[in-house]
Amino acid sequence: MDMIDLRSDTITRPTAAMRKAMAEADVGDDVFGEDPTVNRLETMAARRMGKAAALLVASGTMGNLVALLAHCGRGDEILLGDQSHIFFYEQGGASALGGIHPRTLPNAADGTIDLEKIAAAIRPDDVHFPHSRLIILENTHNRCDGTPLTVDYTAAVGDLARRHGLALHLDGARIFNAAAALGVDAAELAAPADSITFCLSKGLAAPVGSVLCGDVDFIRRARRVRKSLGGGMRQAGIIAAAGIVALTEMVDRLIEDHAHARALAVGLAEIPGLSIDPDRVASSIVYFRVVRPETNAATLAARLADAGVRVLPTAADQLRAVMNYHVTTQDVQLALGRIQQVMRQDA
Ligand code: TLP
Repeated sequence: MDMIDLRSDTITRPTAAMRKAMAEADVGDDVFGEDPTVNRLETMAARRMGKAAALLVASGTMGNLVALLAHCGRGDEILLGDQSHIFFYEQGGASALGGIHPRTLPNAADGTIDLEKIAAAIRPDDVHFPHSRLIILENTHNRCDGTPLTVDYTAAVGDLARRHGLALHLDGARIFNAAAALGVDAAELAAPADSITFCLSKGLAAPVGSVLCGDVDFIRRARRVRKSLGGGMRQAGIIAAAGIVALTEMVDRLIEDHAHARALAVGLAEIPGLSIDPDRVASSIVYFRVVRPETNAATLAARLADAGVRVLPTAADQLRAVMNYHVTTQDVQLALGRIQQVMRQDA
């Protein structure tokens, strides 16, 4: 039986075109700025995001951390959603390594943060308070059903940030999913932000890498921070080559993942013992709940893995499935059949 792996889009393996590009990549020492393939990827990425400059980093976590360290000094405050990846899943790296003070604000179900709550949280200049330095948004919002944030909302937060002299960072790990879901250009979603991180190794299927984009001065500072974190990667053109294929060949197919996510959600809604509102599924991510008191998410995930479907337990009663390059339309139906069977056995 073939395992259908829906735990994340991070499990994607490089395509044949990526492996070929990696094998043939022209490389140099990127710490000296001499890797032509890295330079090409960074130029392409900056252009795609509508920014002046870009920096290849090892991961989304590193991109966010480098951005926060480049924006903020020790004791500065960041305003971010209480469900954000940076707050939830990045080990508090900004605090641990940068002395940056997080101020969490409630994420609404759609991943937004209320504008008035952001405005009210910005500190006045007072000797008692830290300096508010940076607002952070996440698009698509992973823990909020993979919901895309709109251009209008992002622009409103950007305006608010500028009015108060703060910067705006976008964790755009899945910004191309957001762009595909909304039918807009990724650069429109990035325009209100001073910096954006996006990932090559999620839906775009590259093996390694994320890119941080911003203006020239910001990226110069970010490059220094990356080096201090041990992220100067020398002949990184091997990695960048796959990233270039990811950007040129893998963006337009993301709508397939979104259609699969919808189909999975509609099917899951029909299965007794599970709960999901398929209308909340707008991109590649599908969260659903198990509503039987005697079954928890971890146990169910283990049972499903035995039946050939891997999903991720994300809370006591909640599981996550993420569509990706390796999941076909047929796999979705196969997965639904296997899930249905397990739920029937457990009833
Ligand atoms: N998310 C992973 C896990 O860490 C949960 C996943 O499987 O979804 N921002 C967002 C919005 C992310 O979802 C992730 C990864 C990151 C940043 C970090 O990227 P990496 O894993 O490359 O450090």
